[in-house]
Amino acid sequence: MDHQSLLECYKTMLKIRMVEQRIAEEYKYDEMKTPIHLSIGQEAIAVGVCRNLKPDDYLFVTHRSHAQYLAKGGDLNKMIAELYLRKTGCSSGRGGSMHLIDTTVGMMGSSAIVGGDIPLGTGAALASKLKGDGRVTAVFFGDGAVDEGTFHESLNFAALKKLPVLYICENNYYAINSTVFQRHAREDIFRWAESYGIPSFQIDGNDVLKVSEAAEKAVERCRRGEGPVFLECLTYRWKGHIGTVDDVGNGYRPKEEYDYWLSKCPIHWFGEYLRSIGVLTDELDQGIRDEIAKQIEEAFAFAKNSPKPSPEELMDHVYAG
Ligand SMILES: Cc1ncc(C[n+]2csc(CCOP(=O)(O)OP(=O)(O)O)c2C)c(N)n1
Ligand SMILES: [Mg+2]
Repeated sequence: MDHQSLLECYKTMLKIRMVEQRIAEEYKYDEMKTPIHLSIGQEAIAVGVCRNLKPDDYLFVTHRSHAQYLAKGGDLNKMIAELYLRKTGCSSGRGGSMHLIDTTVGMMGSSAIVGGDIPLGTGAALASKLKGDGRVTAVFFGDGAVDEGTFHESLNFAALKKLPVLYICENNYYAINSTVFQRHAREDIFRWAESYGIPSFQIDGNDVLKVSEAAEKAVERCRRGEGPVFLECLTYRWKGHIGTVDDVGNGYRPKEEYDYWLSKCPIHWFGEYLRSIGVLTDELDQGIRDEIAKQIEEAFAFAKNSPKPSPEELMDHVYAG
């Protein structure tokens, strides 16, 4: 990867982190009338995958999808406006955090139904194959989604029809408060996908370069028409499952486990690496942070100053015209 691309990865991960930290700060004022799920700690997966997608490639995501939207080139103003349920939001203020839609960047929608986006993305990939439009579909989901029947039905179908779909399982070890170890008889989720005849890999989801390398090969394979690929990306969420709560050390998550994963911060280590090869300096880092902070300031001002949908518009968009 050239220096410019390395810096782009760093900037995008940092932007996602800083945006979500700001969302967490603002959330307490109760002006964002939407449940939120933060990806702090998991930024490398969205960035490593989405940098290999074209703008018109399709993206299907879950309840935890701010990172993917921004990594796919989504508009920060429109995302924050959506969290404030404003008309200028990417889903016209009708979706909130868990239902981000922006077809201008291939973001076809996020589903709060665990496992719900897997058949939707598989269907989009089938449409691409039938139309021959050359698009690849990326479907993100958590380790909790592999417990759903939709996961198994979709993967079998995609393998059978050789669909151009990349499945990305963000294994953060938890579905709300249950660990994968409490839910699964075996620990290697990628082997489940392999059993359907899909090339499947388990990678360090906190290493943006490893994720990008795996995603690049996977997307190439999809584009060659050779069928789906499955990536299990190991990672960890820093915040509690929902909202801005911390659930560490109160019986839900062990402090030692949390500390271990904090020491594997995907942004810190990537920044250290970039410094060691002379791509990042303290001055450049500060400049990047200042620029992102400015964008965040603008986005929150844009959102808060945007109009809310009026009651008269309630039935708009309910049925196709
Ligand atoms: C079909 C369904 N069952 C249960 C829920 C409640 N629920 C919301 S998120 C979640 C856990 C999801 O865990 P995972 O897929 O690992 O994603 P993560 O939150 O870790 O990113 C559950 C059980 C739901 N939304 N949909
Ligand atoms: Mg999970």
